[in-house]
Amino acid sequence: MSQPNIWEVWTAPSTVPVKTILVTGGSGLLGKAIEQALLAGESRDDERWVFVNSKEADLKDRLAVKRLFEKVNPTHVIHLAALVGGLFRNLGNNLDFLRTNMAINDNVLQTSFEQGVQKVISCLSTCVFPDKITYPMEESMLHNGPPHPSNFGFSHAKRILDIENRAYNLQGGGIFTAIIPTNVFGPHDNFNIEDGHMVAGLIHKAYLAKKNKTELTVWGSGLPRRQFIYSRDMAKIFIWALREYEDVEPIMATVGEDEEFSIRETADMIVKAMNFTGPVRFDTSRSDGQFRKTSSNAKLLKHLPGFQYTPTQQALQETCDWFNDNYGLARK
Ligand code: NAP
Ligand code: GFB
Repeated sequence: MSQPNIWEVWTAPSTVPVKTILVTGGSGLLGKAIEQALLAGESRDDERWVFVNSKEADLKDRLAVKRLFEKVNPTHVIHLAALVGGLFRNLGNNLDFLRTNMAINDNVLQTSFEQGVQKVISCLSTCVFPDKITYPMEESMLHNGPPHPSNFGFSHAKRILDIENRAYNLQGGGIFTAIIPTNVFGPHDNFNIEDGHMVAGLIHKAYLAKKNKTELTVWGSGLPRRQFIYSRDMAKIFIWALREYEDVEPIMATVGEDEEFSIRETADMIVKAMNFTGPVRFDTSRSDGQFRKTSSNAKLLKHLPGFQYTPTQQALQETCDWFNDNYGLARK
C-alpha cells in the first residue's frame, strides 16, 4: 500500500486550541499502529495528528526538517523515525546505524527546540542497555556499561538521544523525554527476512515454507529469551505518554518479566499461528545475539495500573492473519 508522504488523522474542527502532533516514522510498524489506534477511537477533538515518512522529508537533512516543521508547525512531536533493523542488519552495519540515527535524532530534537515544540516523545529500545547487567533491567541502568557488541552503533545513537533530552530540558522550555519499548511486532512490520526482526522474519519464512512445502529454518540455537509487546498495545502507551507523561526520565514499555519466551517457544507460537505443519530446523551457524534483555514494567504499571496487554498468542495470530491477507503489500 503506497503511503502518501503526509497524512492527517483528526476529527471535526474544534473550538478549543488544537494540539498539532507530528509523528515522524509515521509509515512504520509503530507509526501505523498509532494511526490505527486513533482511527479506532483514541483521537480527541483538540488534537490534529500529522504522520510523515521519508518521502515528505529526509530527516538526515537539517534543512528538510526545518521546512517540514514550518509546514506542519507542530506543538508536540512523537519521534519514531530511525534506521531500524534486527540483529543481522545491525551486525553488519553498526557505522550506518550510529551515524544515520545520530543525524536524524539531532535534527528532529534541535528543530523542535528552535520551533518551541512543547513536548517531544522519542524512542529508545531495551536492546540499548548494558550487556553485563542485573535483571530485570530498570530505566536507571541505561548508561551503566557498554551495550551488546552486535548493535553498539544503534545503541550509542539511542543513548545520545537520552543525553540530548536531558540537555534540552535543562536549557529549553519544552519537555523532551523517551519511551523504551522492548521488541515490538505487529501489522505493517518490516517482514524482510534478512533485515527485519525475528518475529516478522519467522512469519515471512513460515509463509514461504508453507507455500513451497519446505522446512522452516530458525536462526541460532533458539535458546535466547525475549519479551515482546504488540504494536497495538505500544500505540496506546505512546498516545497516553503524549498526553500525560511529563518526566524527562525515560519510561520502559514492556510486558511482565514472566511474559518472556525463548526464541524456540516463540517460533512454536508462530508455527501454530501460521498453521505450518512442516519440519522446523535450527541453523546454529547464525548468531544468537544478546542472550536476554529482561526488563521491568514496574514504572509503567505505576502510571497505568491494570494496563491490558493483548495475550501474545492472540497478538501473533492477528499479525499472521494480517500478513497472510496483505502479503502483496507488506514490506518484505
Ligand atoms: P520501521 O517500521 O522500520 O519504520 C521506520 C520509520 O522511520 C519509517 O516510517 C521510515 O520512513 C522512517 N524513516 C527512516 N529513515 C528516515 C529518514 N531518513 N527520514 C525520514 N523518515 C525516516 O520502525 P519501527 O519498528 O516502527 O520503529 C519505530 C521506532 O521504535 C524506532 O525509533 C525504533 O528504534 C524504535 N523501536 C522499535 C522496536 C521494534 O522492535 N520494532 C523496538 C524498540 C524500539 P519510510 O517508510 O519512508 O522509510
Ligand atoms: O529480533 P531480532 O533480530 O533482534 O532477534 P534482537 C534475534 C534473535 O532471534 C537471535 C533469532 O537470537 C536470532 O538468532 N532468530 C531466529 C532470528 N530466527 C530469526 C530470524 O528469522 N530473523 C531474525 N532477525 N532473528 C535487536 C537489536 O536485537 O532488537 C535492534 O539488534 C533492535 O537494535 C531490536 O533494538 C529491537 O532482539 O536480538
